[in-house]
Amino acid sequence: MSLIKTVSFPPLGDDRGSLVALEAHKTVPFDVKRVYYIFGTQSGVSRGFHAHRALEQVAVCVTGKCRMVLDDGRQREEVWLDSPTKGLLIGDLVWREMHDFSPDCVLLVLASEHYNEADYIRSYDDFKQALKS
Ligand code: T46
Repeated sequence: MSLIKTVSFPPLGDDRGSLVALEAHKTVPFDVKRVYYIFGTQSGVSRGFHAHRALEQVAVCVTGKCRMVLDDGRQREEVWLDSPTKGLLIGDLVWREMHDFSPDCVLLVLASEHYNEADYIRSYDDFKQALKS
């Protein structure tokens, strides 16, 4: 089974342009407690390199693109987030890395929990250990 679970957000467009609505339990399969966005990532810089113990997220590049790598300890897969209508579902205990940000990239993330540094697993060895327990 693929680690990459994308969701298509229907564009609500008219002759003025496009609009995407993200709604909890409709386009986003959880209660959204937090929204953050990453922008201005410097050329050649990668981010992420961690997993979460208990966090669901949906990530979408509302402008620009980046390459998202997911790893569940058994397989490693990647996907380009390159459309404001293409979201990526990221569950818990999945290692994630973000690479190759375009200069205009704005990566918007909706999260099921408030920010909690204790939920992060920032070492790959600890991640492998957490998968065993
Ligand atoms: C994830 C990927 C996709 C906060 O104070 N509140 C927040 O809600 C977040 C997300 C971060 N921070 C602080 C923690 C760090 O001092 O902002 C700083 C940068 O966070 P971090 O290094 O974790 O950023 P990324 O880009 O490596 O990872 C982020 C999310 O943290 C993470 O949950 O899944 O984006």
